[in-house]
Amino acid sequence: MTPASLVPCLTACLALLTAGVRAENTPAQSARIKWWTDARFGLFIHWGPVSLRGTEIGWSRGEQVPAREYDELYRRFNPTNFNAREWARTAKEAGMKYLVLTSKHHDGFCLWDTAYTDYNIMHTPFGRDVIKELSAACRHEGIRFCLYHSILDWYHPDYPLDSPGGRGKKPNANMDHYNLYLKNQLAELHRKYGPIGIYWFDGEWEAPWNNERARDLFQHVRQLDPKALINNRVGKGREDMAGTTKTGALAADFDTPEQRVGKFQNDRPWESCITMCEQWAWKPNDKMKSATQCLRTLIQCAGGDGNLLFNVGPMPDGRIEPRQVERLREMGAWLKKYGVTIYGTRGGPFKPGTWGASTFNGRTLYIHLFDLKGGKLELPPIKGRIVSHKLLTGGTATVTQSPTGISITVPPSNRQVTDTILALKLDVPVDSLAPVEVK
Ligand code: FHN
Repeated sequence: MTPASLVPCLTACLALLTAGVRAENTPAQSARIKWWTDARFGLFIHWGPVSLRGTEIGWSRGEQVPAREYDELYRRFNPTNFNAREWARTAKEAGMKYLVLTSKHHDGFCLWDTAYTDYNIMHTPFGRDVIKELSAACRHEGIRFCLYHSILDWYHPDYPLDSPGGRGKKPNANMDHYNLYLKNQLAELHRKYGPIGIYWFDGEWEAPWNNERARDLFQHVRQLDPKALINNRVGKGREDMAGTTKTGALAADFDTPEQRVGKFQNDRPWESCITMCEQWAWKPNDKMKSATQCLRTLIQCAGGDGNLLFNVGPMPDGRIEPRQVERLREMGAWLKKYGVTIYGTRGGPFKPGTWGASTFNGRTLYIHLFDLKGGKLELPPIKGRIVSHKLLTGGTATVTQSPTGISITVPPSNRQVTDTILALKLDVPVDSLAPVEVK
C-alpha cells in the first residue's frame, strides 16, 4: 500500500481508538442522541429514606446525621402517597420529555428490588419496587425513563471510602468486588426495567475510580444497550462543576454543567443539572426559584445549545411538594404556548446573556428578550436577510436591519415579564451563521 492509500485506513483506526473517548459525530452517535437534544428538558429526581430527615442525600450521612442513624432510616421509610403515574404526569405536564431518578446515590440505598443487597426499597415498610412502578408509568405517559447511578458508595463495605463525604476509610474494602457489584446492578437494572434512556453517572471523582474502570464501565453499558446515552461522569475528565470534559478524557455522550447554565457550546452536547430549590433531596421550606427564574434557566440552556435537567426532591410520604408541582405546571403552560422555540431547536447564533437568548430551527430565528433596557435591543450584524418578523408573545415590534446590526424595539405594552419572543424569518438557514456575543 502506498503512503497516500494508508491515510483512510489510519483515519479509520484513529476513529476506532478514540470512539470510546469522545462520542464522535458518527451517524450512530447522531441517531443515538437526537431524541435527547430535541427534548431539551428533563426532570431530575433525588429521593430516598434521607427525606425523612430533610437533609442532603448522601452528604448528610456522617455529618448532620450520624452514619449509623442514617443507615437505619430505611427501616421506617414508608412513602404510602407515592404514585408513579402522578410523578410521570407531573413531568409530562411540565413539558419534560425524560425523567432521571436516583436508582442509587452516594448513600448506597437502592430504590429497586435488587438481588445484590438487602439495603433496598423492598426491605422497607413500603416494600414496593419504585423503579419498576416509575419506569412503567413513564412508558405509559411517553416519558423516557432514565437513571442516575452513583459510582461511589459510602455504604457498601467493598467501596474503600466512607462518610463523611468520602473522608472515611473502610477496613476491609475490595474495589474489584465492588466494581463487579456496580456492573451487576447496572445489568440488573437494564434487564428488569430497560430500555433505560440515559445512564446518568455521578460520584466519579474519588481515588478508587480510575480511567481503566471507567472505560470498562462505558463499554459494559454500551454493550447492555447501544442506544442508551451515557454522560461524561462515567470518566475522570469532568471539569468540576463546569461539567465540560478535559481533552483526551473519556467524554461519552454529553457534558454536565451543574447548578449553572452551561457556556455556549454547539460542537458537543451538554446538559445543565440544576435544582428548583437549593437542596437536591427534599428539605422543609427550602428556598424555591421563581417561575421566571425557572423558565429563563431553560431558555438560556436552549440558547446555549444545551438541555436542562431540572431537579425536585420528593417528600418522605412519596409526594412531590405541591408548590414544586405548581411551579412545574407553570413551566408546562409556557411550553404549551412557546415550546416551538425550545423543542427541536439549536442554540444561537446570538449567545445567551442577561439580555436573553436565541434559538433557531431551519430559517426561523427566535429572539428571547428578557429585560429590554429602554425597550430597545441592538444585535450584531448577521450574514442573512430578515424576510419577515412576528412577536410570538403578542403585539408588534419594530425591527430594522443594516450592515451594522439589527435594532429591535418593543413598546412597553408588548413586553412580557419572563420572555418576549420575536420570530425572525431569514433568507438563509440559521445554522449557516457564526455564533456571536451580544455586547
Ligand atoms: O454529590 C452529588 C450531588 O449530591 C448531586 O447528586 C449532584 C447532581 O448531579 N451531583 C453530585 C455533585 O456534583
